[in-house]
Amino acid sequence: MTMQPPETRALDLFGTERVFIIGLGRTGLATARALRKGGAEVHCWDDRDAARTAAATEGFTVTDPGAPGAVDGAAAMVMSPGIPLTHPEPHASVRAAAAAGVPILGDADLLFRAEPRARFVGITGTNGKSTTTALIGHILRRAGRDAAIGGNLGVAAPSLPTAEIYVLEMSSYQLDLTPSAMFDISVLLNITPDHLDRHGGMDGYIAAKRRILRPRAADSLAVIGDGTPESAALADALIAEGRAVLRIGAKTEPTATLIDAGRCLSLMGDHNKENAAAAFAVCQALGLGAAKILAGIGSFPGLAHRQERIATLDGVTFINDSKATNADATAKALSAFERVYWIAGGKAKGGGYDVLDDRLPRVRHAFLVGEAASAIAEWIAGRVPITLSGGLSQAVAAASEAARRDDAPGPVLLSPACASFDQFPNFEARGDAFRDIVLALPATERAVHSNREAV
Ligand code: UMA
Repeated sequence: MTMQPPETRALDLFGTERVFIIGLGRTGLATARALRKGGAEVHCWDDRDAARTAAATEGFTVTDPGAPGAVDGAAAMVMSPGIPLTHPEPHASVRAAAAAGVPILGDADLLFRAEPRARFVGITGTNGKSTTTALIGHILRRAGRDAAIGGNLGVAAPSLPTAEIYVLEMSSYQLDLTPSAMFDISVLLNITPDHLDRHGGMDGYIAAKRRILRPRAADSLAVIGDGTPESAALADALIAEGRAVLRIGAKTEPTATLIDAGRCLSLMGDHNKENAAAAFAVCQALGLGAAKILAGIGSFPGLAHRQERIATLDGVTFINDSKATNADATAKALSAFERVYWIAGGKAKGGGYDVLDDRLPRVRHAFLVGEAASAIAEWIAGRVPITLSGGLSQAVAAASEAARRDDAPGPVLLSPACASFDQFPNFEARGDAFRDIVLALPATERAVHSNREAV
């Protein structure tokens, strides 16, 4: 996935007043640059020395918000999503802002204020939100609509250009930082436990997710997935309030039938049908006809590292699902195939693998890598043939050979069910390594699937 932020826009929202930016990663830097260009007096802070030094080198004033009186009278404090707001405990800057009565905002809020005439689509959910966001963006752009796509999937809101429609993936962190209602169309795909430390438990997590459903206007539409009890309950509650709600699910008619018609290799598995159903509903609400939407679904190239089809070599397809860093995500990937040569392992996350039990009959052979290899081997011993491969290169080579010997080969699937940190800096590097190894394999017949959606 290539993510080239366009040249910084100017955000003129605070005149020449003082604004604090906390956290100087992707969000903080984009915000600081845009607000400075808009005329504000920008003060930056990050707990890392290196980040503060880099900001100072760019000419920003670095000010510790915890210093006595530092934030008094500031117009706003823009918080990066990763800064703890309430749990495990509020960041020092949060306490300082609260004590001085300075409003805390997120970067998406700034975009919303800067673009009052644009239409905003917000997508959240524990799983599937990046794919759904990218899919909506793809359908809209393919149909000639002026849509910008960003948010949690990698492009901070202030880095987005002016557009008719903003499609934003919103994490629970970002929703916590969004005090006002933003979305003309909001999508809540599902809710299962995640990020509980940050939200102080499941209730806090649901409350954050729920924020996406606040209507921007009387006719704002909520698209809600029926697949998890927590999201279904929120749909019931909104319907009881008289809100415009569209419930979606992998089996919801008539959408499911239509989605089948727009079948796409990058959207395999029931969970992706639900994502496609959500995208369908959103695009229809934005005025697109069914034919255009289905053409968009059918041509969606998929996102890198999420069931990404890399290549088919001598009849064997290689799939990169490096983003599957937990067993739940791998269960979804395994469900998408009848028989599969499975590469798994890495740094265990501690949640166990029992959720994969039902999927094991689909696995022809497991090739295990990294720190967790022996624990996974112990768990599947006697149920699936195992090779302890050590590293990714050995695993890909062995899986490729085994699959080619099969009369009806299933794909070779990297879906680790583990984090990457034992052998790689992050899941992206692991997926890129897989891709490089696959593309270097010898083959008589090869089809390389160009399959990366740019956002
Ligand atoms: N920092 C501090 N003190 C802290 C915590 C962080 O100073 O207590 C500083 C760090 O030193 C660092 C900066 O804050 O310099 C990082 O800020 P950040 O963690 O908010 O990260 P960004 O680079 O701004 O990226 C954020 C999202 N990151 C998180 O929510 C953790 C990115 O989502 C998102 O793509 C980006 O904004 C653009 O919108 C990533 C993510 O992991 C992919 N999201 C989580 C997820 O999907 O599960 C929610």
